[in-house]
Amino acid sequence: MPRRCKRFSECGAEGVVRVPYAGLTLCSDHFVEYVESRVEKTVERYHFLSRRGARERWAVAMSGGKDSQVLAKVLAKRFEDSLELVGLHLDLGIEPNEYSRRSREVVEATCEELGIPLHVVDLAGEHGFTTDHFHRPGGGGSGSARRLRSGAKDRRRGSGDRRRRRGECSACGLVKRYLLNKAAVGLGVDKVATGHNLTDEATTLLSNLLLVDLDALSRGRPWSARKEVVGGPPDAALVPRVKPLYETSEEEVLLYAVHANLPFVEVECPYAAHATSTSTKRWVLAMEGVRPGTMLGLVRGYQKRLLPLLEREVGGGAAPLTSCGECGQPTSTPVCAFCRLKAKTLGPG
Ligand code: Q46
Ligand code: ZN
Repeated sequence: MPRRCKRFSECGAEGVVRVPYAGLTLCSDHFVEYVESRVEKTVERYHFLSRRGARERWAVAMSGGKDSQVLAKVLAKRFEDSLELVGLHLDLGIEPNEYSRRSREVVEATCEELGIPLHVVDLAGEHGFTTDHFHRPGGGGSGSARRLRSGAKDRRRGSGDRRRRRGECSACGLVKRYLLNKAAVGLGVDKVATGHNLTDEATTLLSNLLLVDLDALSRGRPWSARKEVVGGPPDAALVPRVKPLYETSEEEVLLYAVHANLPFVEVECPYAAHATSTSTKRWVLAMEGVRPGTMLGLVRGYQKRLLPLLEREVGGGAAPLTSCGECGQPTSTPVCAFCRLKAKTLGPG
C-alpha cells in the first residue's frame, strides 16, 4: 500500500518523496513547500537578513546549475517582501559542450520567468580570456591560483595530472570570486547569495577536519561580513555573502527542481570531472545513507560548538585589505591575485 503524505494531517495524497532524516513521506506539492520552508528557516537561523527588518537588495549568483536555479526560485517566491533580487551570471566562455552558451540561456529564461533583472559578466569581453585558457597546455592553471594567492613559489615537484587539473579549477574559482565581488560592488547590492548546498558544505567541512586545517576550519560560517579597504576608494570592499541552501542537501535540491519543474543545465561543466573531493563526498553520502541526519548534525554541531572556539583561538589573523594597484579591487597584496593571473594568462604585450 502506498504511503500517504503526512506533512499536514489534512493531506492524504500519495507520498512520492521520502525525507529519511525527518521521518517524512511527502506528496509532490508538500515536498516543494517543505524545501522552501527549510530555506526560510536557514535564512532565519543564521540571521542572513538584517534584524532591523529593512528590505535588502541581494544578487543571486546564478550559474544555470540546479543549486543556483533553486536558490533564485525559492528566494523570489518566499522573500518577495523582504528582498529585491538581481540575478548575476558569469559567462566564463567555456566552449566544450557549449556549456557557457547553454548556461547563459537557462539563466536568462529563469530570470525572465521569475521577473528579476539579470546582470551578465562576460569574461572574454571584459578581460580577453576564458576559463578554457586554463585548460590548455601552459594556460595559467596548474597551481597558479594557489601561488598567486599566497605570493609564494610552488615548491612541489612532479605535479601529476590530477594536481594540474585541480590547479585549473582553482584558477577558475579565483576568477569567479573576483568577478562576483566586483560585479556585486558595481550593482550596489547588500549581499551576494550563492547556491552552496548542505552536501557541499558537509564534504568541505569533513575534508578540512581530516586535514586538521585549522585556518580553513576557523572560517566556516555560512555568511561573511562586509570588509572595507582601509583608506581605499568607497567602492573597494568585499561584499557580504550568504548561503541560504546551507541546510538543504544536494538530493533535496535536485528533487525540488524536478517537482517544481525548474529548468537547469543538466550537463556538467566539461572540466568538473577534474574536480577533487569526490571520495570524501562519497564517504559523507554513505554515512548519510546509514545514519540519516549525519550531514545536518555535522554542520550544526560545527557551527555551535567547534567554530566559536576556533574563531577565538585561530581566527582574526587575516591581513588588512588594501586596494589593488592595477584594478583597485580589495586585496592583501600590492597587486591582486586576479590581476596577476590575468597577466600570466594573457602573457606579455
Ligand atoms: S566552472 Fe570552473 Fe567549476 Fe568548471 S572549470 Fe572547475 S571551477 S568545474 S564549479
Ligand atoms: Zn587587481
